[in-house]
Amino acid sequence: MLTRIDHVGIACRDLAAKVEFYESVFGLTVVSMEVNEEQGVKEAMLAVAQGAHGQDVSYVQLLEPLGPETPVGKFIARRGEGVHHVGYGVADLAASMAAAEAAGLRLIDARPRHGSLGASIAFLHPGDVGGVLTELVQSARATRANPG
Ligand code: MC0
Repeated sequence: MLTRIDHVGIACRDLAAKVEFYESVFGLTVVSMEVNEEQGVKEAMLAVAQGAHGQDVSYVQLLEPLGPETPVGKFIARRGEGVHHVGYGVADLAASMAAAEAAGLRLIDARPRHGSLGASIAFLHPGDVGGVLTELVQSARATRANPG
């Protein structure tokens, strides 16, 4: 079901400062900055490596909460800054959601939502994935290859 690691989502208090850190220390490049009101975040995607064989790139996704009552705001209040979730590439989000549900995992999202860089996304509950908030990501490229 999972084809690749699309991104690692990292919760931070100050997006601009964290972007500067990842650029200057690790030499990463910001490819997009977005505000996602539905998810309650301001976020930056930084490309890590060019995927082999024309596959999608992998990203570090830096997430600053839009407020204390958002998922990332609550996460930082409880645990501090750090890894918030792992996003995995899938070829067919609807089929992957159905397979996850059939395996007994709770879907946080009953239907696909809008993610970074034009992706369609759905979250699986961390309580069913060993404490890891897990995101299924059908990238815009995957959607072009598999328009459904
Ligand atoms: C909360 N918990 C987590 C967690 N957030 N465990 C692992 N990783 C996380 N990120 C745990 C808490 O420690 C707690 O465990 C339990 O879940 C309930 O926590 P809560 O603070 O009361 O939070 P809830 O229940 O209101 O919500 C948790 C839940 C929520 C995961 C359902 O955060 C959610 O719906 N997340 C999905 C959406 C999201 O995270 N959006 C932001 C990224 P205990 O054991 O103490 O009960 S948006 C994004 O990333 C987009 C832009 C993209 O990728 O394109």
